[in-house]
Amino acid sequence: MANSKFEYVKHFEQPDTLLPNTWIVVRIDGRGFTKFANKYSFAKPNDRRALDVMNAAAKAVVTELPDITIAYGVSDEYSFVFHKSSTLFERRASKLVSTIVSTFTAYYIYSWPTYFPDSPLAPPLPSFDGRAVCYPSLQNLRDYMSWRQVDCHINNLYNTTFWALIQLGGMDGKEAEKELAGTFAADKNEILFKRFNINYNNEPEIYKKGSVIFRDYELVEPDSHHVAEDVEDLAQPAQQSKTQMENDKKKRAKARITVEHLDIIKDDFWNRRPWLLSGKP
Ligand code: DGT
Ligand code: MG
Ligand code: MG
Ligand code: MG
Ligand code: MG
Repeated sequence: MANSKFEYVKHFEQPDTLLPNTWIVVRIDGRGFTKFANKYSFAKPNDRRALDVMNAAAKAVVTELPDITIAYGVSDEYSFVFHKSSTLFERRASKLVSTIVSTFTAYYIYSWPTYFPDSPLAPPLPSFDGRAVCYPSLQNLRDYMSWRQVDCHINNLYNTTFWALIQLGGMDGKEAEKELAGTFAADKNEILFKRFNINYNNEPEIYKKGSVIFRDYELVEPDSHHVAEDVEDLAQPAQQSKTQMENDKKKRAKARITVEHLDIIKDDFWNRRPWLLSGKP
């Protein structure tokens, strides 16, 4: 086909390729979910059904994109990690982010009636924003994941105590806020236990730890040591043949995908699942 005189406009498109050999994290977050949660009367501080919808949507995203190594979700957000060797969509940021955001949103809306059978969605419908960030080292990636899980813990301990003071202690929002100003984690644990006989440790893991989604293979014994640096060395994309990469991709596509509520800050989780960081398979 001949070039038209209009075709020059193509050159206005800017490249947005993400730095090679870095871990790509795409984080999505619900738009205006404070309002959305009120509209559908989400239980406070945690609504199990709402988290189930998020997890169903995220699991679908991980299933459709085998280049995603692991995903972590809390509240109205989810982080999707692409292995540093991934070349999906030539690592174009806008293509990666927009695909994840739209796939996630589509499945969020598709999954909604399963968990909220009596509350059909009505406009304004839920939507999500997204961003991509590159982390150059494994330590940076682990620290990113730890940051999100620590955030989950801090917010959940605060929210659990805040809502206990209101729902069980008869306070209003202002009084509860004042009560918690300047308190440390130990103080909140004590308020929960002494005043409301709630042992925070016994709260559901999904609320305390958030949700981790990954492909499941056989666990590695905790004492067989996989040092982070070794794993990183193994993961050089240049060492893999094309057929090997195709085979690995097929294995990933067939693997069971699991949603769990585990500690991802300590080494143990990663040591027992070396495939998450090695990208093999
Ligand atoms: P944004 O992200 O700037 O558009 O604004 P929001 O309103 O989405 O704020 P964000 O993302 O910082 O905080 C998430 C909100 O979602 C927060 O107000 C609490 C609400 N939310 C998330 N999960 C639950 C839940 O299980 N129960 C209740 N009651 N609220 C929830
Ligand atoms: Mg936000
Ligand atoms: Mg939000
Ligand atoms: Mg949020
Ligand atoms: Mg097209």
